[in-house]
Amino acid sequence: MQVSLLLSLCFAKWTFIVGNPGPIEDVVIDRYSVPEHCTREVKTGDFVRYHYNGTFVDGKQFDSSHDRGVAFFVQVGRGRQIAGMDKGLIGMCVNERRRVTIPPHLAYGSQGAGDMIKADATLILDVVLLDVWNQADQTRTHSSSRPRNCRRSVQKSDFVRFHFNGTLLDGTAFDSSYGRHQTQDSLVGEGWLIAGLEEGLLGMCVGERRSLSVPPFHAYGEKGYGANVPPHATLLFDLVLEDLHNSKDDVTVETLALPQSCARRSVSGDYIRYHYNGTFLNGHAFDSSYRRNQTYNTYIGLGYVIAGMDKGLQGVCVGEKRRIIMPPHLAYGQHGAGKEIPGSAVLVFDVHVVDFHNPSDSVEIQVTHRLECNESSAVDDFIQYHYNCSLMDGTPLFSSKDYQTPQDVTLGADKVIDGLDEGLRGMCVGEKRRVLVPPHLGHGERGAGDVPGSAVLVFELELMSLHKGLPPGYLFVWLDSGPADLFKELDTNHDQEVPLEEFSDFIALQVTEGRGRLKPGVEPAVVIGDMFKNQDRNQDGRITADELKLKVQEDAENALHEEL
Ligand SMILES: *[C@@H]1O[C@H](CO)[C@@H](O)[C@H](O)[C@H]1NC(C)=O
Ligand SMILES: *[C@@H]1O[C@H](CO)[C@@H](O)[C@H](O)[C@H]1NC(C)=O
Ligand SMILES: *[C@@H]1O[C@H](CO)[C@@H](O)[C@H](O)[C@H]1NC(C)=O
Ligand SMILES: *[C@@H]1O[C@H](CO)[C@@H](O)[C@H](O)[C@H]1NC(C)=O
Ligand SMILES: *[C@@H]1O[C@H](CO)[C@@H](O)[C@H](O)[C@H]1NC(C)=O
Ligand SMILES: *[C@@H]1O[C@H](CO)[C@@H](O)[C@H](O)[C@H]1NC(C)=O
Ligand SMILES: [Ca+2]
Ligand SMILES: [Ca+2]
Repeated sequence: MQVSLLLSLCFAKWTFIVGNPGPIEDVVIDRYSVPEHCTREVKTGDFVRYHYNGTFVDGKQFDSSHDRGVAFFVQVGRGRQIAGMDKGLIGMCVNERRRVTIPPHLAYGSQGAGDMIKADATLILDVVLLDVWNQADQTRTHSSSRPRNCRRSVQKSDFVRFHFNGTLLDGTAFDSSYGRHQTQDSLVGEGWLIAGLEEGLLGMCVGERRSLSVPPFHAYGEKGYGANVPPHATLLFDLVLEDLHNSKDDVTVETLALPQSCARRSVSGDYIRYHYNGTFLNGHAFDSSYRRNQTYNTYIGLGYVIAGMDKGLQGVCVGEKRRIIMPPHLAYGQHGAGKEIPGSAVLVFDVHVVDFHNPSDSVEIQVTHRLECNESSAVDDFIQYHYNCSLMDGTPLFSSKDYQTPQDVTLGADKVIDGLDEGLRGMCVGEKRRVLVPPHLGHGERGAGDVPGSAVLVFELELMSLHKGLPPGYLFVWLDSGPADLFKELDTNHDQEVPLEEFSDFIALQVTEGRGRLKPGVEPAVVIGDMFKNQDRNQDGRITADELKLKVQEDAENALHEEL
């Protein structure tokens, strides 16, 4: 026992309360509390830390390590403490309590020590062992659970994020990452961590749990650390590795599912709509587009998204599922993002590509049932068609089967989305097509109803009937040159007036005899009625020779007026 320690307490006076039990030859050890598990017993040459209360046989205390607030640290068996303690500690376990009774010749003998310890005093030391280690110790590592699939393990210069619980050998907790609600983050092999941790982390997989025992010379040594790690303390760590990357890492792409056919792969400048599940390497989810019922939409290769995504979405097929793993320097960096993404986190995105297109895309037409015909659909034609409309992932949206009859439309009349109008042109009756319509020729960035914004639409089309149309503004055209004197032909009873009946009968006859054609898609009687009203300029129910004028003449006159 060091005299300096003994001197720290000063008793002015003390008296015997109990009689001396008589002289003893050797130390008497009472192991009054031995822990169930004792992994190691003190040997000569070991370093130990212990707390003690020193009393005389009469119960009077002469010293206590507690009063100084620090445990006593000493190497055992080297004469650095009273001989009785060098003997009395042998075979002791951490957390064991023993009472060591030391005869004077193994303590301070006939000389005593200072004022406090008289000559020939028998000392009783009540001891609890806190720590034991040896200079020959190594950092010891035990893996308690290692994931079956370990794609990669920690190497020098990797960056790790781990959780830990740190305790001293006697079980006192000195630190825990859990208390800070964030992982401990560090480079490995660059001296950022105590040597024991550097060593203990090497070879670890994400998800693996390890226990480390780190001797003080691989930890905080003789200085200790802060308020909780005393000098000369052995440290125990329970670790779990949460994340791992290297600053040299690039994006990793794994294909999870490829569609049977892939007509085209994405390139920079494409606009992609995709669903994703975002997780960390440890499997914890941080975000999912599914929760929002909405795809994530972005241009790729133009810097609109984090670099890892910009890269990872290159070369995808519509319908493909891929896993994109990106290191933090290609994701949210050292600072992370919001509450969800901690700094230096590796992100794993499982992505399902719903569709993509390029703003320069036009309508894509695949004829699925081809026919020969002399007359195919064109602008101004009135057509009837069946259709199914869906998204690229197969989600059905609309179908003409929902109605009793096929849909009809006059092509070029701006009645359907531009892409469909275009996709319906050049078709023979009976022909079937699959038509892809990019959003800029469909419902645009905003979508409409059940059509999501920026969605590519798939139409299955079948042309059911075709009525050749008239140019805009025309209600009737002659298929041949037409009569030289129209009024004379119209006025079948030669009374110089043409009422509606005369007019209707004449036009109907021209149509049935194939000399002229009415505007399709509207009841003929309605078209003829409109034609009659146009010609009966004074609205008296009769067309006169003066009133009758062909559209060509009218257009020519109007053009002349505008020129004047
Ligand atoms: C010494 O005394 C203190 C209280 O004074 C007590 O807490 C401690 O358990 C005693 N024994 C040892 C070995 O420290
Ligand atoms: C740390 O301690 C907490 C609480 O006892 C426990 O839930 C957690 O699993 C421990 N962590 C490790 C890495 O052992
Ligand atoms: C997503 O859609 C499901 C089913 O249509 C619905 O129950 C859920 O409330 C929707 N969630 C959001 C965030 O809109
Ligand atoms: C995302 O997770 C959901 C629910 O687990 C799953 O149904 C879906 O297939 C996952 N998506 C991808 C792209 O992996
Ligand atoms: C196209 O017209 C030609 C000549 O008028 C005719 O012989 C042929 O049968 C027509 N073809 C079809 C598919 O209607
Ligand atoms: C629309 O889908 C139905 C059911 O799958 C199918 O019978 C029909 O032929 C499709 N219509 C077109 C125009 O392809
Ligand atoms: Ca007449
Ligand atoms: Ca008239």
